[in-house]
Amino acid sequence: MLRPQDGPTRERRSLGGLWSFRLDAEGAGRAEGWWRSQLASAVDIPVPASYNDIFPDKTVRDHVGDVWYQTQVWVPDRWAGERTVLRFDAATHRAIAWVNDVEVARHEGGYTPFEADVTAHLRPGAENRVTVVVNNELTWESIPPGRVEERADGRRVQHCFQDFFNYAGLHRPVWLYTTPPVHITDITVTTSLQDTTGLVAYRVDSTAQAEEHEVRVSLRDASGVEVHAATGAEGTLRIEDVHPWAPGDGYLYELEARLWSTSGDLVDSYRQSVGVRTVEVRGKEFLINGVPFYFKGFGKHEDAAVRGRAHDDTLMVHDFALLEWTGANSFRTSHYPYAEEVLDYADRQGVVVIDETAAVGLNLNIAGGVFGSGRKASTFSPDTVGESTQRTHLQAVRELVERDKNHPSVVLWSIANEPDNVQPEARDYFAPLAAEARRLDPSRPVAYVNALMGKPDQCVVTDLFDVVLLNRYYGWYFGPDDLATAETELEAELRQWAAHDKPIVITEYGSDAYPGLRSVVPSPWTEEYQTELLDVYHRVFDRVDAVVGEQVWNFADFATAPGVFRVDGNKKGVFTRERRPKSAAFSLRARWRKADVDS
Ligand code: BDP
Repeated sequence: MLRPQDGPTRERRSLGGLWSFRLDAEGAGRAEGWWRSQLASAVDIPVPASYNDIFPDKTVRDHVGDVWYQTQVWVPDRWAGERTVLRFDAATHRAIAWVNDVEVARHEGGYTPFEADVTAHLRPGAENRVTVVVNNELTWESIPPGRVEERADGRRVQHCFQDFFNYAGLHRPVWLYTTPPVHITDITVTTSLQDTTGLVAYRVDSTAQAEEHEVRVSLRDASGVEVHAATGAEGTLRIEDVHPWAPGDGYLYELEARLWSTSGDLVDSYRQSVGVRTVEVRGKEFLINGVPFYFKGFGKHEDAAVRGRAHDDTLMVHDFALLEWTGANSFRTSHYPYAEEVLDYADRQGVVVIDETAAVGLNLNIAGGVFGSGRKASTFSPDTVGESTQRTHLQAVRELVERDKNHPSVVLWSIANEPDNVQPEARDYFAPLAAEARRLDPSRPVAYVNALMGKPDQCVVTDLFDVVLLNRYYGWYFGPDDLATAETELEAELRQWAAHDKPIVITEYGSDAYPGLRSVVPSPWTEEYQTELLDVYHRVFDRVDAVVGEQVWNFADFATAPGVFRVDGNKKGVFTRERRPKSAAFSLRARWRKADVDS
């Protein structure tokens, strides 16, 4: 699905701003048809934003069920005759949209876009009503899964198996945009390198009839000079003396695809940026452009005070500046696909991304993503994670790959975070998911993120994946306050994993640190303990050559469900939620920037 774009044949309009908003815990709106008229008893809400923290009201924060959004949009007369599309960059976790009285779109999954051709339902030269019902319930059929409890007093309470707040709403931009009736529907590029020549294989999909239209493509370098042009919906473009995309060097070409009618009229045009690079897993190495790559960085969250999970350019640019300041070269989109603006920016900044689906919490033996529940629960069963979860998960994998396939920054698909990988059924659950990711994109490796519960000899899915991604909490959840044991146990375990002859990236390690809590004798929750724990892990990583990356958990403190194990959220950030550095930020900077000097 191509993103909305302004150009010679297309125009877009953001529907951002204040919308009317109303909670609907009883689900009355669907029965009463609230989309048919102006939303009654509504308040103003900003879009994009999570709705949870906007009002000082626990009912809004902890709401479970439907919420309604509505806005009016003037459609210009000049749009008559164009194809008009309504697009949501995300609605968390599912939505139905209406234009005036007509349902136009339904979508499951909170972090990928959906759209509908609304040409037939819009009145050009008039105001049009756009209404959306967004539902935030997590169940065994959703990704991520969850469970809604009906309390005796009639309240419905959401239980999540994830360690981050269940923010919901219209988190990302909403667009109305036009395309010509005959138009380009998709572009796919894959790149390779032969010495100093870059090869860009492209495919342009469109609704055009081959006899009546012709596709022409032009590839330009960053200064706008054309380096190759071709005719045809598919082909390979050559770039002599290519400037590859590389970590730290986000060099981008631009591919313009044009659709011409046989009578010589420009029908449609779309511009796609292209970074020429290769990704390969060879033995225990992870290679970008044939060169061994070492991941330095963080697991992140889309999380901020007040606006919750909403995309925000200001915070994004600041976060990338802090990544550079620490010497990080990569991050993981834990635990869901991030806004496309973030991936565009990673492309341009040369920052490497591990791109993750929203499949977090598929493990009944980790309660809330944090502690072992003590019982041996069956994660995979007809009543828990079963066929319908897998169907939704498969769709989540497809939508992620289809959305992000052209980003050079994305080098690895992570199809789940910390699932149960020990129960024998895990194999049947994950094999089709890994296969689908590979079928859709043979050019990138596929992985899942392993939790400490599944040690090397117990894991039943390792061979389905290309890279071993490990989240480890020795010295924190396991053996807190004993970093000597942490060092020994971590090393012993990593050596076992190394025997699989696959590269290992540590995608989570760290400890909570309450900012400002200091001690000359480091103990859990102090900034010194966080720093010391990271140092211990780094010593081990440096001794095990299969380790090709370290991503600290987390870049910044973030909101979680309130509870006694979390002090105003998860405090494993190296930066606070306001992006102030803790002591560990300086020691990471020393390590990661020194590595730049040495290499
Ligand atoms: C891991 C989860 C992550 C949590 C982290 C923690 O992947 O989402 O936030 O633990 O407990 O299990 O801090």
